[in-house]
Amino acid sequence: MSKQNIILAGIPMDAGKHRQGCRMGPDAYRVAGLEQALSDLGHTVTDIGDTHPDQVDVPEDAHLFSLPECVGWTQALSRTANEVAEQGLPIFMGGDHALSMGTVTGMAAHADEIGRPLFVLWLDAHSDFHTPSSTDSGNLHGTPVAYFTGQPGFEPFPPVTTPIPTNRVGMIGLRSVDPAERAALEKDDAMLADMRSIDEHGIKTPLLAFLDKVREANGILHVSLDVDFLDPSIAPAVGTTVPGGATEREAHLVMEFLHESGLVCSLDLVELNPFLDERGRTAKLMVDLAASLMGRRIFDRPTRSF
Ligand code: EXY
Ligand code: MN
Ligand code: MN
Ligand code: MN
Repeated sequence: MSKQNIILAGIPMDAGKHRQGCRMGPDAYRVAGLEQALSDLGHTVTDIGDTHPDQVDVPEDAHLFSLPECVGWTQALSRTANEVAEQGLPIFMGGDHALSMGTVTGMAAHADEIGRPLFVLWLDAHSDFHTPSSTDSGNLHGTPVAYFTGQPGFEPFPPVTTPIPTNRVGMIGLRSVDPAERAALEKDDAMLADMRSIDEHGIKTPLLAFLDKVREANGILHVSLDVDFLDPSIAPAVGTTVPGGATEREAHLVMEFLHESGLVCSLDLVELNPFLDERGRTAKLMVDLAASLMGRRIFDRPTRSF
């Protein structure tokens, strides 16, 4: 990946679940030095500030947690993502994972305009494949994949004009999937790499297989990195921790392979809750992972083989 024009967009979305705090995420990335870390790599970096939801009216009896705000965000974000994608490589600084309802649909519209299929790599402990009728928690941050793949039942959200076929979705890091999600996923053809398969085959195997699919389709790749993909011992600042997550080196290896693929068009950094952090260590790790994605290395090429 050559030097990029990187657009940082703050999305202080906190409405995708009950526990609050993700609204502080964009500023935590700023304080943790995301812009400097990327410009140190030679990229041109522009922080366009924070986006805000459109005003929308939804039925009074909407049972999902703070639905009006999420609908407003999705409308605004889909437009913003499509616009900034024309200027360079967007990094969406969340905010909770419901923001991907807007970022992925906006990137899909952009990919459609340039005539290339969009693929999505979901780095997460969760599959986020609930619909409003299947969710138990009512938290929309558990639904974005179902939304942008065009599953039914998301009114009054905007209709998804370019749904992502599930065979263009790859999930790595899974270790908390609800029965309704599992039943739906087993009927579909997304690439699913749970932590057991990673223990057996390594994180490289499913990742490189997925990247081959993207390359063969002349596709572009949106990466959605949820803090809870990482093991809570190294990334405690998230409300939905699940033990047994990716190690720091596994996460960096994923980012380094993604960089070398040259296929990445956009990135979500989601679910950071600075209220739960320990002196910014999780925010700093996410910044380091973004820097690895954008080309930070010890040596320009792998060191001489031993
Ligand atoms: N599956 C559970 C739910 O739907 O509430 C947990 C979802 C966690 C979602 C976080 C963003 O990854
Ligand atoms: Mn998630
Ligand atoms: Mn466009
Ligand atoms: Mn998650």
